[in-house]
Amino acid sequence: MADLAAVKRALAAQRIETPSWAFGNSGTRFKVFAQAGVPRIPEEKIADAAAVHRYTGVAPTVALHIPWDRVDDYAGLAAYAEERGVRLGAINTNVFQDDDYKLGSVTNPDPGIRRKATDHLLEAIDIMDATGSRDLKLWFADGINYPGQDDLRNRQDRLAAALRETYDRLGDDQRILLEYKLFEPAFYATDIPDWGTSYAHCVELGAKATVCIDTGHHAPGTNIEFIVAFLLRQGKLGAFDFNSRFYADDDLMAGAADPFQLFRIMNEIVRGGALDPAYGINFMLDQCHNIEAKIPAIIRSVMNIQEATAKALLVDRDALAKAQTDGDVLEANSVLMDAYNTDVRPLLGEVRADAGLDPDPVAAYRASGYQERIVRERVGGRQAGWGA
Ligand code: RM4
Ligand code: MN
Repeated sequence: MADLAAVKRALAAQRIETPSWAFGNSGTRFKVFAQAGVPRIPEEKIADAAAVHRYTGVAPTVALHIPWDRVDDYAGLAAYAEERGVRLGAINTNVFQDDDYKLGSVTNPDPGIRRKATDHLLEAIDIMDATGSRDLKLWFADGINYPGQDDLRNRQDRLAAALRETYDRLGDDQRILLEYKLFEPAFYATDIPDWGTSYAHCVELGAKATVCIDTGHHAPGTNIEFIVAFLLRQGKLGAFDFNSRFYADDDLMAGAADPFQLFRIMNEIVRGGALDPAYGINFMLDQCHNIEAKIPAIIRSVMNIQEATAKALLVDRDALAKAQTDGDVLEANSVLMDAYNTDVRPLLGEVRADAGLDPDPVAAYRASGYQERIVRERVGGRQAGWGA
């Protein structure tokens, strides 16, 4: 039996980072449905992230995306966040929304464009110095559409050179989180398509480079928990971008499409002793809320991760190890499923009550009047959105 007091302590200590861009407007390439009250400036995104933290108690950091969250005074922005009760988290770079990047950013055949892209990555580290952020999260849209369009190996060399220059600029306590994505926006070959490519570059770079797993970036049917187990074993798992996908990079609420997959991932995290914030994994959300209200959707996503984590913590590890050693396939599977099938909502309600929070964060948010207030107050100005 899992020790309930220890389970509660682990749940209270869990940390999940929210993404600034999830608070802004987003949509598909067909239509962005604007929502009332959506932030117009980075400060308003941070205020919304602080609201998520107020009702969940486990989301004290918010990731920024540059240039979407560009400000003149990053130290001032960090101070603003602290006043609201949150801190600035990972800095995300953007080398995919400039005409120059049509043929790639750090892998572009043009050295001038590679310089421009690498300079943006270096600028992000300057921003981290000002915000006190530990993590530089890199995702590249680089790839090619047609066989023969560019040399696959040369592109890897260019990527490695840009990563090396960026890595060498990191401070002692700063890290690179290198993301991968199988598909999109390139149609034929992506320059970092999978965890193996990211892992190999991270190994080459050194101890301060680790892999970021975005749960939406795999082929259908990929066993993500295997990747988690493998990278943990190698000491190379640095972060998650949690979201749900039904068929592509949907960026839907974490735990919405496949809560069992989320449980299996968190089970490997618990098994690997990697849940404790001291281990250093940044558990982030990377989502878009196109048709649902954004703040409660992010609260719900945080709660979904908490529920998967609680179930993972409830796995009877001794019983599981015995069944596995005995070769008792049915028993081993049923030990795992017993934990998964436990209704952990009352337990999480207790954890929240112990922390002085409402056991139902979505209801508490809805009753708070915050949504009505931002709808009233955020009029005029340009709404921030994905890509804005
Ligand atoms: C990318 C990738 C990155 C995120 C951007 C907004 O697809 O997942 O993590 O920063 O989207
Ligand atoms: Mn991502």
